[in-house]
Amino acid sequence: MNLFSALREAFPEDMDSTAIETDNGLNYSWRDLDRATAMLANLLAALDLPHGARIAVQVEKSVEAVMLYLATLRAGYVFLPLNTAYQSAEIEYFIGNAEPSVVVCSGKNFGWVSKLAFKAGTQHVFTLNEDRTGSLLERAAHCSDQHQAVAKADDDLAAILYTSGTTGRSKGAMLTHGNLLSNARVLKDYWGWKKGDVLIHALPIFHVHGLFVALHGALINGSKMIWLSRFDPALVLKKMPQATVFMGVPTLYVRLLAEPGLNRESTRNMRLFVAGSAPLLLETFNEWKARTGHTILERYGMSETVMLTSNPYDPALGERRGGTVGFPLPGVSLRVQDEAGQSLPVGEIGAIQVKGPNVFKGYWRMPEKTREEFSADGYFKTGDVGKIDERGYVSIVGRSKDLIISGGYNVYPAEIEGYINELPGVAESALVGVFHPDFGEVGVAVVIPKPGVKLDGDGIVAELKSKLANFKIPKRCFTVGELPRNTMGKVQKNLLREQYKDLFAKS
Ligand code: MCA
Ligand code: AMP
Repeated sequence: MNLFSALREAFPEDMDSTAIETDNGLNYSWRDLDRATAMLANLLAALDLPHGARIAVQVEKSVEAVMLYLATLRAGYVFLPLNTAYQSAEIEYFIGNAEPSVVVCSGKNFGWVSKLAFKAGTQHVFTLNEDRTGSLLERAAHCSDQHQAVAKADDDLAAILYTSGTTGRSKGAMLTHGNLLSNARVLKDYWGWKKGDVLIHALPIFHVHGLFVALHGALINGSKMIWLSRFDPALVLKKMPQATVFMGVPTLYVRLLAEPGLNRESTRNMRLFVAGSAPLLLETFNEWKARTGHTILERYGMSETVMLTSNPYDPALGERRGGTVGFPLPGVSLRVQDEAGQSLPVGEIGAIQVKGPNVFKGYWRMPEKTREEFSADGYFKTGDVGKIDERGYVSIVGRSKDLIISGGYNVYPAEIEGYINELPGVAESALVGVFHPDFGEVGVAVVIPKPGVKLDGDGIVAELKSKLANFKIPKRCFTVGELPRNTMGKVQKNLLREQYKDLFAKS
């Protein structure tokens, strides 16, 4: 079934009631969503795009951007969201790799984005700004507001989400209508979504958490959203009395805890707080409970799999245990294996592998890579390391993939080291993740200059800022004479992490 059709079926009877209320005082009804997505879908249909065409979108968060996503599903094309922080080298790679037929960007970026897009063979480049201006809406305004959703099978592609690779370039995870819809339905049930729920949507909409978990969650329950264009802790607190559900990465909870107004009274109307995308510190989990009386529900997922595990909402299934990511969701099989490929007994630490209707179809145009990441019996290798306790709760204790998760965004050291190594005077570099009280983890770069060259760490950081998305920039950069190595000559990143572990520690 087309995911859009399933979401559309869940729209409430009263189509004139509010579907989305924005932080700049606009109200969108369910009828507005239906009509605008029809107009945009008709615009896409009129472009006569090839079957399976990709629609790549790098725009600021807005309700119209959501409409474009829904319209892409409705018209049967494939949505490709791109983080607004990505710079030209990053965008050039994504566009070159995905070969989208349509690119939609902010008006301010039209010059450089359209140049890259046309070079890669894209036929149409539109603009969409956060204030509802741009060529996309101008063109759609002439289209009919009636549109019959294109029929889709469960296995048909709905979206491609790029996730950085541990080695080499980013991989496009191909998610199907069936992946996304099955996960949305499971979560609706598992998290007890009910009539009258209102979601505060404060996350970006170019990754799984904000685009799928939060957005689908509200839509498939016909629930209203309070739409914040960016996360602002004071505004979230102000809106809580009118809401029931909030979702965030751990950094959002840390920042909310810094608000003196966060207490039992301000959260009294809330039903559910969901956290994920990065490890939630037990300290944050406990402090939240003490301040608000609410127990955060932590869950675990990936771009390749959408949601995999969740702490229970229903107390009959068990309590929400801090430091764990809960149980495999209904329909998900999860196992922990040793290096020899044997499943491990309860409590033992190993590689987490998963299978289920939510697991993606493979990496875009990377059949080899796809094969490597699946076991012979069809389990996807997550690259996360964890264990399952005697009651079935899963805990993630580390990662076998060299990945830093900073404020909920992924940073792959190999990519950043590649950029640093290309800078003049650099012989070698290593990027490690260290504790940070706000972002959870941040990257610290350690660089060896070429013989006779004097390099300045701040200068290297400044150079990187002009090339890479801001969240990938190392928070500090040190120059050293040598890096610690093992007998094989491999850099011992664990020793670097140990050396810099207190760099940002709370005083
Ligand atoms: C901003 N900065 C960051 C980050 N964000 N540095 C490290 N990590 C970050 N995440 C830096 C900027 O470079 C800038 O540095 C300074 O912080 C202020 O930037 P600004 O844009 O004003 O920051 P902000 O608006 O305060 O953003 C912080 C944020 C944002 C709200 C925590 O990062 C965010 O929305 N994170 C959520 C990401 C998310 O949705 N992840 C879900 C992925 P300077 O001043 O030096 O220039 S989905 C997923 O992971 C899976 C599948 C799952 O399970 O959900
Ligand atoms: P992404 O590549 O953005 O899809 O990030 C997926 C990764 O985020 C997973 O493989 C985990 O390493 C991490 N992740 C997501 N949720 C959690 C969580 N609740 N606790 C720890 N790590 C998490």
